[in-house]
Amino acid sequence: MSSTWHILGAGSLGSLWACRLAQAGKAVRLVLRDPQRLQAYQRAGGLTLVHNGQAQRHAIPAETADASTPIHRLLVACKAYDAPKAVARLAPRLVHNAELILLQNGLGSQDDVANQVPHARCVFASSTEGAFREADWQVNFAGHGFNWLGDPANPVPPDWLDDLADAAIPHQWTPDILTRLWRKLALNCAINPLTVLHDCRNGGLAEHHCEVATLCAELAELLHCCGQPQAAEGLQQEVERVIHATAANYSSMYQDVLHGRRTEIHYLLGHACRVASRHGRPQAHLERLYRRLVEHLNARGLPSD
Ligand code: NAD
Ligand code: KPL
Repeated sequence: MSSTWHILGAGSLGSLWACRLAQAGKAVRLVLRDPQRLQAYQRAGGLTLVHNGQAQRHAIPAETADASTPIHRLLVACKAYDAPKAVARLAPRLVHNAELILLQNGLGSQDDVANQVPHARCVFASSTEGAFREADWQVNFAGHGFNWLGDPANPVPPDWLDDLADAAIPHQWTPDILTRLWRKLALNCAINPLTVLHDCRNGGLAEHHCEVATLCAELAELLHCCGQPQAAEGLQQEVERVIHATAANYSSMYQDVLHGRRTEIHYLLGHACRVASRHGRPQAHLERLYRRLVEHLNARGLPSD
């Protein structure tokens, strides 16, 4: 019998996964932050998924972390800076060998989460799906993107991948999930901070070709240093391709700063700089970019951790 999908964090990506799994007839329960959020959710009567202009409401059951039922499978869909604490609160409810799926972008939070739950299996995900919230309990989905899943400690695929297939969640199991996560981190480090500092769309970076190229060279060196040479292959070409292909878009970090939301900088550029220093190879331009971004965020009253 398939276990219930407990979903921690009913934000954009958590709601998207919850609605698709529920639509496919899977057992899903949302774990909400506190009784006030639970009441607000119950008043709304469920989560609404908007896709291709069609809105569909799903009355998915919800609870707070204080509920007592055991958890076998947990999709962690909080931001990277919230995930370890949120999981720690649920740790007493996780059965031995529970499985966690970690949807966080960047790197660093996955290990922090795994340290909270040493008896659970942590599957890492790297998602290129795009979802955003227009209102509370309502998520809009563009309908494209992909999810790579893998467990750096155990290459055996879990049996719940069938649930994802049934729910039409595009995915593939990979033994190289860390390579995928590092590659995305490098792309995000080369593009997102510069869009914030130059106050431009992704396409605006075409005018900062040399700066982008210098960062890509340092990121490639870092990837080689930390045993991820594959993630370094053709990095600059891909960064330029993404800049061109998403020229009209504002990066996710740009949008976070614009709306006064905390960014995940600590798990992106911050992680890259920490790992480079740990290897005794600090990268001057990445360090400088990090300092400029931290100053920029602090000047706007936004945290940089
Ligand atoms: P989000 O801010 O929309 O959702 C996070 C949710 O977690 C919020 O509803 C928040 O209230 C909830 N939360 C935080 N702490 C909690 C707690 N203790 N208990 C219960 N709920 C708690 O974030 P998102 O955009 O869905 O992103 C989640 C992760 O997925 C991020 O790391 C992000 O980078 C990554 N990601 C997002 C997208 C996307 O399109 N949104 C795409 C790829 C990757
Ligand atoms: O993932 C992105 C983001 O905005 O976070 C892209 C489009 C690749 C830019 O880094």
